[in-house]
Amino acid sequence: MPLPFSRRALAAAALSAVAATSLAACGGATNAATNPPAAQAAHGEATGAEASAAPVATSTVTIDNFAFAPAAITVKAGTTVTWTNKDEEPHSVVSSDEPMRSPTLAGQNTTFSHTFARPGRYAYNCGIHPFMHGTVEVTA
Ligand SMILES: [Cu+2]
Repeated sequence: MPLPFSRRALAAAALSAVAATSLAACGGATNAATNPPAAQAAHGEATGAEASAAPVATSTVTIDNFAFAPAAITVKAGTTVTWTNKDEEPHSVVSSDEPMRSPTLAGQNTTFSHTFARPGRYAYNCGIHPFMHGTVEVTA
């Protein structure tokens, strides 16, 4: 007599050789173990200024797969930072901390450069995809 192939049916079948129906309730316990609560912690939204990784000392940022890489960089004052779009999608680089607004970087290998004259920490994002964040930390 064919039954639907549910997880409980499999567990019951495995146990049935030893003991019959009294152990079928064990199937519920194994399901709970496959759902770790840690998965929820990664869901929190980052708060712009609080970049998680240490900034990388570089003046070149790539835009790839809808993300700035590295997302956090550090440069000395007076450095020109260049962003290069590696996506086929258009992106841009805009900041309210620094008067910086790129044109739309449409097409692969389109670049945008900006010189950071003053020390500080500048958060920026993609004007088209506001979930794309980055920071430039400018040291004296
Ligand atoms: Cu974008």
